[in-house]
Amino acid sequence: MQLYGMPGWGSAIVEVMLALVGEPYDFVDVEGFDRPGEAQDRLAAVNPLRQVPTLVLDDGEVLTETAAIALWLADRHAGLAPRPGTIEHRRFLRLLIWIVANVYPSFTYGDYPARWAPSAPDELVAATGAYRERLYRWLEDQVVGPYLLGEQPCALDCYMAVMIDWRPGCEWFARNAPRLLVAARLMRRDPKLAAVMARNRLAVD
Ligand SMILES: N[C@@H](CCC(=O)N[C@@H](CS)C(=O)NCC(=O)O)C(=O)O
Repeated sequence: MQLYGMPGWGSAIVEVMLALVGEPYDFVDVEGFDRPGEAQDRLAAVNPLRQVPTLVLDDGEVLTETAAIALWLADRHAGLAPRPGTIEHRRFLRLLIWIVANVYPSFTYGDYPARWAPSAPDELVAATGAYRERLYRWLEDQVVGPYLLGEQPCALDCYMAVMIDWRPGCEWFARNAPRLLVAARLMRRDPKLAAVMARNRLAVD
């Protein structure tokens, strides 16, 4: 399969998932896809929504949405989700959908404020930033430890392994959501992820 993405961006979340379960893939770097140009055209040719991650499967089908990709991979491999029927699996589903329905959109709007609020971009950045911090504070309370859902990592940890570098950033997590930071750093240290961490310039400490 081919993964269209950009180092350190949402495609890195899917790279972490793929590496964790050992699915081979080719990475198509579309750096600069969020402005008009060759990279954007290349991405739009397979995904008119022009977002990463975009996965083109071996049968030519296009799969987008990190949560859909996580669930699809979890159907094929152990290690990305708790066993169906368990309380942990229910919590997993809740938090997976919660992240993409709440945290991720705060970037969709906050990263491109002029697109959504051309007359008040700074206010939109401030509002989405404050909302995101509130969301992460809530998520911090859900962490079982050492990983998000307990002793085993799951796809939720793949998100946080990448997202701790996004706003509000590691220092904020250290002060306000330390258990999330610990879980994310633990995930980053998984030897199966070494190459993905390096290529996405995600520090392992
Ligand atoms: N709901 C999507 C969100 C993907 C997303 O927003 N990706 C960002 C990069 S991290 C993007 O492509 N932004 C460009 C844009 O929205 O125009 C998912 O979960 O995969």
